[in-house]
Amino acid sequence: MRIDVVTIFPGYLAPLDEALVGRARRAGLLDVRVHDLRRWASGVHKAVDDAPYGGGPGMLMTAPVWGAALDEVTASGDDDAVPRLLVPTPAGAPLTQRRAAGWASEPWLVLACGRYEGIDARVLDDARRRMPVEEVSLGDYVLAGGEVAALVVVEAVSRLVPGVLGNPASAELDSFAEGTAGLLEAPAYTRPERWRDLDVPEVLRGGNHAVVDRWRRDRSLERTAAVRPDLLDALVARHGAAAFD
Ligand code: 6GU
Repeated sequence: MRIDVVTIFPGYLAPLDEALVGRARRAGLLDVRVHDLRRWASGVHKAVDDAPYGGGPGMLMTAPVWGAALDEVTASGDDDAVPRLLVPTPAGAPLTQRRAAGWASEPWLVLACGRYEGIDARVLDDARRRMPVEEVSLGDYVLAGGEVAALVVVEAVSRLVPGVLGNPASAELDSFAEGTAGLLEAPAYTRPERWRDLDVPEVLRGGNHAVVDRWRRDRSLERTAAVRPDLLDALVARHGAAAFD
């Protein structure tokens, strides 16, 4: 899978050399390319922003700069390959495991990171004439730019690309994946058995898998009810009381 990230802060994407994603890149499973948007800016100042029409605070990133960048990056694939363009913005649709899984089966993603108050709206209107475009948000709070969100998207997607995770079962058991049916994961323990007077729960040390499964399910329900009651509501809406069988 190929992923291009366009940003005015390429250094912000340095973590993509590390850990799971870094290893997947070196193994040839992911082709991640980070581009400095200023390459497509002109003039002595290489400006990428200007004041918004209609007034208001802050600056917007300009259409000519983003247009030139996206034209070149999206034309750099094989033959007539067309990428899916993802644009991190707090005005986007919420990132979900389902969306990440959908993107993980795409051959090519391009992430356009905005800064300041965002990107001239015509950039996406124009891009939509040639490729699928999605605006995506991490949640209901405001970051200073799209770079951290791009890191999140790349990591969430990459670990679902076949071969990237050593053990594919770890993805299936995650909270929000199909396996645990929309509940948060139970707490987990490893050796030592006793640490600072705290013991690993007895049931996990016995070998009874049915009892372990039941215990984990109860802890999942408890934790979900405490911190994400909305997930329990969604589960009941989908499956009714049978969700708790
Ligand atoms: Cl994707 N971008 C920015 N700038 N802020 C955010 C966000 C994205 N998601 C939540 N807040």
